[in-house]
Amino acid sequence: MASLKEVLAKQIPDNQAEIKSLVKEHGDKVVSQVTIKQVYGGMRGVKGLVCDTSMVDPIDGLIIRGIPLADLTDRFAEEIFYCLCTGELPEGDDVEALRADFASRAALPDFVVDVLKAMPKTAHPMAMLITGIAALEDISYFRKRYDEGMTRDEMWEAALEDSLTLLAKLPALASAVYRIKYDKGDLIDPDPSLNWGANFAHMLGNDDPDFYDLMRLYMVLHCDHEGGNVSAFTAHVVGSALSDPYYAVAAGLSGLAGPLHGLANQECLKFIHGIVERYDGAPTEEQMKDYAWEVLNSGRVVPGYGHAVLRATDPRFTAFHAFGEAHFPDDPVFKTVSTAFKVIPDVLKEHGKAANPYPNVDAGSGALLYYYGITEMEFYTVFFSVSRAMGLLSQLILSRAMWEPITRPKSHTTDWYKDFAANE
Ligand code: HAX
Repeated sequence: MASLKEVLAKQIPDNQAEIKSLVKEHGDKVVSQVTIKQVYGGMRGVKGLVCDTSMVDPIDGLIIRGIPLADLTDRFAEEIFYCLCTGELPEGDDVEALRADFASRAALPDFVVDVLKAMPKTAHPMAMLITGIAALEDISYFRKRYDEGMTRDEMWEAALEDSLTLLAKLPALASAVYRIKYDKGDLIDPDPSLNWGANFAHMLGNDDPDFYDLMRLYMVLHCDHEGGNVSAFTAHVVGSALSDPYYAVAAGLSGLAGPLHGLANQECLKFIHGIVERYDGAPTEEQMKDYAWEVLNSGRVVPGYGHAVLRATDPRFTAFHAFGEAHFPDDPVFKTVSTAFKVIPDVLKEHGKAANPYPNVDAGSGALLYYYGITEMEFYTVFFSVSRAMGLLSQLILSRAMWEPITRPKSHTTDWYKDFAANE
């Protein structure tokens, strides 16, 4: 049996040597040219980042360490985190060891609960989650070790230590946000016998075995999405200043709280509910088409459809859809998601703007949560956050291991670009 730390300690020196020699031998090779359109267009397509945990293929979607996500949907989140960090799926007792480690760190300090309780009733659950993470920064091992003078070589270990603690506590923190914000009664203690996803379900207050399984799947599907998306990029930049993982994750998740990124799942279920309300149940395909056009003609986007990188149906949507089909195909909300899937790609193609007319992960996840009684849509991005923290943190551990320097691209004024364009 090898712990995550032992496996990383074995791999890191070789990886460092590999990068050193790549940069030494090929450091001056050009990987990307940048156009003015890209400068003003969110840097789309500019190659300028490293992410070894996962990559997103425009057609196949998320690939974790060489394994397509579709081949990982039966796994536990603990296995995925191990794989994101090391490139290997855990074997034998490894996953039990990681689960036990999470269980030993899972409890939430009282001061964090006090902070959450002090927030106004109107606070958004994402603001509460991020505030809770910032409050937890008080226990950062990375910051303590930095203050003690840790060397560059020791930083990944401190980042790993904080990552394990933060990941272990996130289900308890997120559940506390849920139970406090929505007056669900006393907080529920973690159950060390449960896997990380099921424990989250348990602390939320729902012990239905199917909901446990949905949480397992949900935590797996949202874990990572390479390095250039808003939350990963933000966490990367903040971490590059050697801000500790609590700061970096709080910053990254602030980006996830945006409606064009993680908040889309909240928007998406609102969209689906709007349709169910309008037609008093699941719509016909024709009604769905009319509704989608109404949204587009009013200048809004259809939430849950389109993607900056993907150009096919998101395999995460496919996995969620299969879960709904298996458990409650006739539920009107789920049926509406299915009808949207049949109709909206053609509507978006006809509309002619979206580069990708197919559903992304957010198109279906909310309907499944709703079915199991999580009707508070504002809370949905918190689920996404707990899972995505695995990606942000595994990327941070590797960034510190690879001695990545502070991120600092160059900006220019619009006048500079105008002069540049005129003189080219
Ligand atoms: N409905 C209507 N129009 C859309 C659209 C949609 N679902 N998706 C893209 N478009 C439009 C864009 O608004 C853009 O219009 P303008 O030229 O008028 O600005 C045009 O199509 C080209 O955009 P694009 O190149 O296809 O898409 P981007 O890379 O710029 O943006 C987005 C990708 C995901 C932000 C976009 O598709 C969108 O807004 N989708 C709806 C919101 C959503 O589902 N977000 C979640 C994405 C997944 C995620 O990150 N989850 O966390």
